[in-house]
Amino acid sequence: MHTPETLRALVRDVIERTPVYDMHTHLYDPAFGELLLWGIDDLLTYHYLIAEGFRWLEMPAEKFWALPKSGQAELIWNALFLEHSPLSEACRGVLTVLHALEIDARPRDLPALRQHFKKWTAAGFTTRVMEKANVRQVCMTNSPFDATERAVWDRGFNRDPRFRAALRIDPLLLDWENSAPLLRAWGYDVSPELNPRTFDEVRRFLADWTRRIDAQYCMVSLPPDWSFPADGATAQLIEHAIMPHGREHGQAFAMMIGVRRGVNPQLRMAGDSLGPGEVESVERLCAAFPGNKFLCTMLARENQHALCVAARKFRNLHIFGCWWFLNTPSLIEEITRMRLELLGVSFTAQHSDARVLDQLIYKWAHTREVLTRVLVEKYATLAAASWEPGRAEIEGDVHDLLGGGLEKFLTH
Ligand code: FIX
Ligand code: ZN
Repeated sequence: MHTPETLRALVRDVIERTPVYDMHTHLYDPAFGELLLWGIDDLLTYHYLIAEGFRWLEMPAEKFWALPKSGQAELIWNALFLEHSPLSEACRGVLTVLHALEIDARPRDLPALRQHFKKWTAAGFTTRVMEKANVRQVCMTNSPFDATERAVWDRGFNRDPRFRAALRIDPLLLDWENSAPLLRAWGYDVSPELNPRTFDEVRRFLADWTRRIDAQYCMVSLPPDWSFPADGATAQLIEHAIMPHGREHGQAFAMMIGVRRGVNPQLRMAGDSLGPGEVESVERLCAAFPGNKFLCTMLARENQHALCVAARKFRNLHIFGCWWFLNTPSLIEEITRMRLELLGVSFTAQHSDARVLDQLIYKWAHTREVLTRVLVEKYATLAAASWEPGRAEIEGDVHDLLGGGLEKFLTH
């Protein structure tokens, strides 16, 4: 029989020891060189912190952007760590990282922090961070439309098996007008008007990149007003290219819905916002294409309940993560509790969305803390009804919640 203390200790231990498959990040295989961000200056210039820094900075945005990365980092450090307490989730994250790496931040000395990172190489640091974070694999975000990244694929390199790939296609689906000429330049016989020949050639493009990068899924981020079915190019391309491609290659289509890009363009990447999306469109897609698999996360808190209900209705839908503005302890707790109550463990509790390697440490440490709280509470309710969870059962559940369930969903 568990006491509340033994149950808590058991669940915490299992959650800490279970390695994660992080299904969505913006990290890169170290072979991508400069594209893989790490270290204190990259941590401080994370766009979450830039947005928070601008709450205090008085300088014009262009002046900030004209500074070198180290100058930007210093302004953020001063505004968010020295002049005020670093209480926000993104600020706290930097401190969790430093603490886990045994770097003493107490002297509040940025140049000294920089010195600490000098001892690592990208390859050595990757291993150290992944071990500390207990992450077994991460999925990158790989865009054929990104010239720098494309050049690396063109050159070829030895893949690090810890870094999986996802084929990211936002420009294809959201900006057909400008993507069609690019596809033509790359040798695909597409025309601006969407017709059967063009759909076939888009499928050939998707198939080529799927094979080339060994894509786990095809991904897109969508605005709140995305609708399906619809007349525009986005819905047409989904129906006539993405869906048949997904069936042919057994590849899931991952939708991240609810982002409003460039609400404040002066902030560049930090200037995106959110809005509630249409869960009904996700349901219609799942119903119209039962032979396809869908992954979905939504950015607005208001969508979370309906999205859980959608997943109850469609077994070809797997929901994942507490995305971006939802990745805070209080919202992860609310969303994870709701998902467990409606879906059991048939969802993926979190993805890190890390852009800086070091962030794997804090994003997963903070999520593990919340997941422990919620699962202890839930297993205690079972124990109260004389259903005592054993270690192996808890291990199976946590494995599923931390990426293992997604892997089964993708392969079955
Ligand atoms: O579209 C996405 O994949 C988003 O996650 C990013 O664009 C966003 O900037 C981000 O980093 C959120 O965490
Ligand atoms: Zn992302």
